[in-house]
Amino acid sequence: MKLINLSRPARLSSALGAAALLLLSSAAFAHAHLVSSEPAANAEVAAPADITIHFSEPLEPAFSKIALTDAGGKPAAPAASQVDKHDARVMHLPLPTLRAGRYAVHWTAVATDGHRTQGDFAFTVK
Ligand SMILES: [Cu+2]
Repeated sequence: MKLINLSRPARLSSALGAAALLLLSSAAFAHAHLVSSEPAANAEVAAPADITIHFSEPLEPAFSKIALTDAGGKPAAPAASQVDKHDARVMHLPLPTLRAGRYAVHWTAVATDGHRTQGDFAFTVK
């Protein structure tokens, strides 16, 4: 009878072990995903001084970038984006004074494992 009682914790711990393995392997192959941004996607804001994007993993500065285009698809920020010196999971794009309108943010993030992710989101300047 005690053997039967023992089988449940054993099964539970092997399930936990499998979950831990999954966590480990996903960390080993972690891609940098967007966690949050300022301005946030689809936000309507006063002209921001810069765009800041927080990622789930540290970025390779040489290959990661943010670009901004206006409603006509033209580049709207001449400065280069930069990975934050104090937190490699954060990237900034300094902005000129933006006129009212809708803008599209295009980001490319290369994680330290070399994997590349990219995405777009829009925001509106009031
Ligand atoms: Cu990866």
